[in-house]
Amino acid sequence: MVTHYRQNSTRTSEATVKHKLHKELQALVIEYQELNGIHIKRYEKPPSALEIHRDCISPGRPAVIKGVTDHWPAAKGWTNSYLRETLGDQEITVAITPNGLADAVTVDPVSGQEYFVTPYEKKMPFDKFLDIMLGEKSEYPHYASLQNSSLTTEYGALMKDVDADIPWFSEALGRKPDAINFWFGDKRSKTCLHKDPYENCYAVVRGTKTFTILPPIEYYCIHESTYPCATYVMNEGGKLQLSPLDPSIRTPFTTVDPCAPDLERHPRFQHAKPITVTVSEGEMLYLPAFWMHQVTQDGPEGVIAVNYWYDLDYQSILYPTVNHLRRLVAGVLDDNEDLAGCDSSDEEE
Ligand SMILES: O=C(O)CCC(=O)C(=O)O
Repeated sequence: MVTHYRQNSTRTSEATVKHKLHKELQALVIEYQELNGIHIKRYEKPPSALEIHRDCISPGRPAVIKGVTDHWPAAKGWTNSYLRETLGDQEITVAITPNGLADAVTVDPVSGQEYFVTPYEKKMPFDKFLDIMLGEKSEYPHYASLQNSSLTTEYGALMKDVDADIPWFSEALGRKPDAINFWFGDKRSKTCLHKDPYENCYAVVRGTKTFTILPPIEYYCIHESTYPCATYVMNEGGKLQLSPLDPSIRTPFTTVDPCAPDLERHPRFQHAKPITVTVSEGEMLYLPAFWMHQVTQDGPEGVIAVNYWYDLDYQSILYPTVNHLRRLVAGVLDDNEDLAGCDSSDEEE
């Protein structure tokens, strides 16, 4: 009888603590939103190192900046014929998926189980890929979205057409980018909500990219969890199928779509204030480290972008705060020790 009473009262006090924690995390989100709104700074020309540091890097706020890439040979020069001449039969890595979602949580139609699924990666000559971007029929969406500094490796022949860094941004941070990536896709491909441990300078060269973004403080709202992993493979009949990987490895991810949230599945998302920003040809988005982002794209001849990833400042309060929030939300609120133990510097990109 006494034991029973103790168990009940422990459960009651645990529920009270969780309730208080929910309220505190909601208050944190609201206070941040009240102080910052959903405003995005816009610069008509590139700022100085001091301006970008003061206005955006230090407070961790995004910005859209015009005029950063006007002087790049790429700005006018990356025509289809130039790209075909310069890259020609260079082998590139292309992400292929049935639904246009590379790196996303997907239900396996066979088992009904949810997996974090990575794309089928196919090597193909650039000119074959370009034909697909220009409208050649392909059953599956194709996206040239290899990261790991793809512009300096597979697309090295194009490096001469862009700057090796964003000079005023490098000056503001006191370091050069860790990676420069080349992205080429079409509206069939979308990048699901995720975050990266990088300061991101994302320049659109062709078409438009629409980012739906959330500040790191809104982590509470996204219902992150961990999922077993799988990858797409091409079967003998030329069809993509899902192939589960080592079940002991799980990846942290969220299934929330910030543009069409399912509030029954993700009730905490009601507290989020997603910001949608379209970045057009010739503009650059500065997306601070750990901002969550979902990305769609549109353009009649595909969408091309170049981004510079700068390592974040690990001495600032941001990195331990992001880890702390995850431990609090996943470990204490959701009893998900597996997720609470993950390190935020080791995210899926
Ligand atoms: O352009 C995209 O599809 C995704 C970009 C992205 O996730 C990033 O730059 O971190």
